[in-house]
Amino acid sequence: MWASPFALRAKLALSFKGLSYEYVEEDLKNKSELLLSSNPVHKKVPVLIHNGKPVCESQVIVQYIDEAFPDAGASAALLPADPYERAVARFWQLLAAVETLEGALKECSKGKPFFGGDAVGYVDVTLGAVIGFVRVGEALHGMRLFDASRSPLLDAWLDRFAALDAAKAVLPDTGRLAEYAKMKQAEWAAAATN
Ligand SMILES: N[C@@H](CCC(=O)N[C@@H](CS)C(=O)NCC(=O)O)C(=O)O
Repeated sequence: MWASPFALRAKLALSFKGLSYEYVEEDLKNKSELLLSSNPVHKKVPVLIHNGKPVCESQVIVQYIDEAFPDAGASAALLPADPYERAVARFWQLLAAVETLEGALKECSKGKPFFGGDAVGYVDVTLGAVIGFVRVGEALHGMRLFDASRSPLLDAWLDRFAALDAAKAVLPDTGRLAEYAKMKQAEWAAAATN
């Protein structure tokens, strides 16, 4: 679908990698058997078919291309080699997921406080793990990933989750994490000028 920003992600990744590919356009009002059988869960574009096997979800596709073709293209890898830097890059992808997560919270919680309903569940735990960095982003850059206007449910969820004893017991101290992030940034800056 030429106008799809999601499809564009896949095309951009292929393009930056200098890879040739067959581009098959979909009529989303009349989806092809190929699309339905390749992405039976979401029935959405883009789908990358490589060696006869489908890869779905634009961000998954971009990462797949990066990993499957590590040496392709003039530009460097899309994700950095260093695990910490990779984690940071993936963290920023979260921004794009906020809207989806807001919808998921509405759907999963059915009006209850957590993704898991009355109690914390799998998604709460998975997402709860990024709260530290969300707070660091706010402390250092004044950037609140979940804000009241863009994602009011998530915004309230974050404070609710972080206030739980079991969360408080293990969530890192924001000040300490912020110091760590600043130190890492300084290290990268120094490495870049060497
Ligand atoms: N989360 C998906 C979103 C893809 C998506 O929403 N694709 C739209 C086109 S922009 C689509 O295929 N819609 C068809 C439908 O919803 O039936 C991704 O990142 O790949």
